Amino acid sequence: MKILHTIPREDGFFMPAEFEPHYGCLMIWPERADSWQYGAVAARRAFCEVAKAIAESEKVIMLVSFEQYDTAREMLPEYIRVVEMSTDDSWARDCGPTFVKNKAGEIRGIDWGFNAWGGLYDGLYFPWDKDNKVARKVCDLLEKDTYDARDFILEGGAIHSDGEGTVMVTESCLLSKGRNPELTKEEIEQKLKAYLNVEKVLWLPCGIYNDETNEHIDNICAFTAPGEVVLAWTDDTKDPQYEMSKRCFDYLMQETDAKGRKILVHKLPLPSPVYMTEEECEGLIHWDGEPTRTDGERLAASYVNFYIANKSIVMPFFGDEKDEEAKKILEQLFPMRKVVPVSARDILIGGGNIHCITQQIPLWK
Ligand code: KQY
Repeated sequence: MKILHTIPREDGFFMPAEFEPHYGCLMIWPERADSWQYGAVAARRAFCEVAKAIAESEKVIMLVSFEQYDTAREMLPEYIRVVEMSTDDSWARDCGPTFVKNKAGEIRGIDWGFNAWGGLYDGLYFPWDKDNKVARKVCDLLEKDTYDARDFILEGGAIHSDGEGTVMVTESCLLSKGRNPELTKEEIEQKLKAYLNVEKVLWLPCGIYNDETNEHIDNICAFTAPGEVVLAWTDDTKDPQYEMSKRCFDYLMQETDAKGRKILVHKLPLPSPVYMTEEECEGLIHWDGEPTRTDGERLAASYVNFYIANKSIVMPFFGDEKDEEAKKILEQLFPMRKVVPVSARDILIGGGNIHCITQQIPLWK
């Protein structure tokens, strides 16, 4: 594997959309006792369900610590590859490589800087040095060259690409003080354009209420096709999420993408607000003397945090009355894929959902 100091745009590499063909998917086994309640037992079951659903149509590689290797190997079917790697937590979307592709079908990784969603400013754990090496190690494992972009802090959950020259991000995340405070919005946009090789960056103002990632795009809005998105939506005007979703909707309605298309926005309902229970809080160990969650805390539950596999959409269910309605909408938007729900409360407690724990690896020639 070569470490590249050039820029994808100069080399003819660009970020494909998630709905384009995959070789497979990267995941990381849950273990941290301040992220995953009661020794991560229930979280592991949920991760297994996600991995098995994805593995029906693409390869799944599960990274796991030395200590958890035997458990993971026993709980996962043999067709899922289990590979030992040191990590700090389980967010493959955010610490894994972002893959770019060229016209010949070759792929390369981008190794962004990772600082646990905000470093010493408002990061979610310390240290994060093991996670910061995951992207590079994965590229080594897959024998793919990797761009050194470690001077720029970015997580995979903070970007969505349509594969046709447009990416979406949120201002709340990309402009947060814990990411790249020395860069202006214009400089950040130039960086995204150069590394993802796109012509247009859509800056949604915000994401999901109380999303501790500074409101990643992948919880509020996702491309379902070029020129088409799903946006997390509530009609409850008393919910603080209403104003947030409305601002995003209004922004998208007056924007066009890189190809000059108006953006077709499909509203995807949100579940009723989901809150941490006292029992769940008691199952988490404290980090640095502080609880990571508090009783009654609202979690950033959203159906938009789904993963697009080759032949399926793996989506979170919350045991909510909106589960089936959201599933039907995704079935209509992805008629060639089977929509597979996974009960995701135990993933949500960790601070993200199915999209956050997965990272697609595009198919290469
Ligand atoms: O991408 C994500 N949603 C990850 C959140 C990390 C939370 C750490 N507890």
